[in-house]
Amino acid sequence: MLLLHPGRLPTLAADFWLDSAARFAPALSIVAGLLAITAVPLAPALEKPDITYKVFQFPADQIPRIDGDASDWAMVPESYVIESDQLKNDSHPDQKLDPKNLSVRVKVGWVKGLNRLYFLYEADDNYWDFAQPGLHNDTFEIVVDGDASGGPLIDKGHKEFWAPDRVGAAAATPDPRISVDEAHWAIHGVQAQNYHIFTPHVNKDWCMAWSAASWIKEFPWANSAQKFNFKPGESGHYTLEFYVTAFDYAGPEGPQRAVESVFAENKIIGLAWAIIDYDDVNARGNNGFWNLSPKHTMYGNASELCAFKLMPLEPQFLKPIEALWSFKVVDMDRRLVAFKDLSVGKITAWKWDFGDGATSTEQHPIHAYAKPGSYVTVLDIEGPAGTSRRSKVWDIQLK
Ligand SMILES: [Ca+2]
Ligand SMILES: [Ca+2]
Ligand SMILES: [Ca+2]
Repeated sequence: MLLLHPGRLPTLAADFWLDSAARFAPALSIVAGLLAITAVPLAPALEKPDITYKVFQFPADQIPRIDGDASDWAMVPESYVIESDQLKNDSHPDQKLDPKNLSVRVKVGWVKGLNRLYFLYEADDNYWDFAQPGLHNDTFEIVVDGDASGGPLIDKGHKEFWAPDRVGAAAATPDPRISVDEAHWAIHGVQAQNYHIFTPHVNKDWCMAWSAASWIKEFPWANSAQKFNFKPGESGHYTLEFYVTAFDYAGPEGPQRAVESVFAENKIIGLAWAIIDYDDVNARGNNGFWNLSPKHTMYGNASELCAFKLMPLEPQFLKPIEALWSFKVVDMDRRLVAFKDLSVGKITAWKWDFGDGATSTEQHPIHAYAKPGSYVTVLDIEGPAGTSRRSKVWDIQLK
């Protein structure tokens, strides 16, 4: 996209943290100039339409332990690994990443039932820059949009995100009755979350949650552990293990009113990251902003993230045949219960024993119980791989 190609905004990337006031002036004038030539409507879609990155599903009994030891990630197949070749330098778009300067490998995982993203971040850098207490620190920046809703996650003080071509004319003018400070609490990081993770972090928190809701970086919503053996200014290998929770709403008041994103198999979420490589503690800016998204401004606009799919379990973690089921009381007055088969494997026959003397050979039966009570209900299945049974004791409770 010519209009807002990161290459048009080189000073924006380099100077952001150190001179935020100067940041927007050149960008706005460039954008305004291009707008005068061509007004291109931007589609609210994720970037890299031809690539869907994969999020590995850990079995519930093999959730990674957040201890900095990467061995519990060995089960993740290579097809899940996202390496340096997927990154582009926003500061110098034509530059190729020299592996002697920086090299990274990222694995992303999830666990069915938890609305968390687990990460293993492994990097080699020629100069680890982490002596300062502020933002001048080698950084792994991630942006998570757990429901892929897209849209700005940055407050209206960042006017480049609220330009008409980006969010529509109606949203372009912040309401003058609402202060920028007030809007910050309502917008920044609330519907998608940006974490600046300090790699490594020494004498500082593991990250800055760049959000009105800074509590999201605390346990149990997040957790991290790192392993390294180098001093500031040295080269070396770095390992970081962490998880974060995805939120559709994360407000400044704290977790009590927060709404987690709901993760499910095959769901697409929005996610991207950038490695901000500092290689000189005395330099004012960074010397590389290596971005997974082709759009520099993904840091504040969830519509510019990449698509990641929450994958099903890999076949080697599934039993060849296993009986599983759930139920719903459809109508308590009639004691009407709908049963849903969730079994794994190839199945040729189902037999349900509802616990009241009645049975069924349907896959997903509906049964009306005659009397109130608590029942032991059993599903038996069979297939080429054998048989399996699953009972539930007194889960079916009817009045
Ligand atoms: Ca571990
Ligand atoms: Ca470097
Ligand atoms: Ca560095």
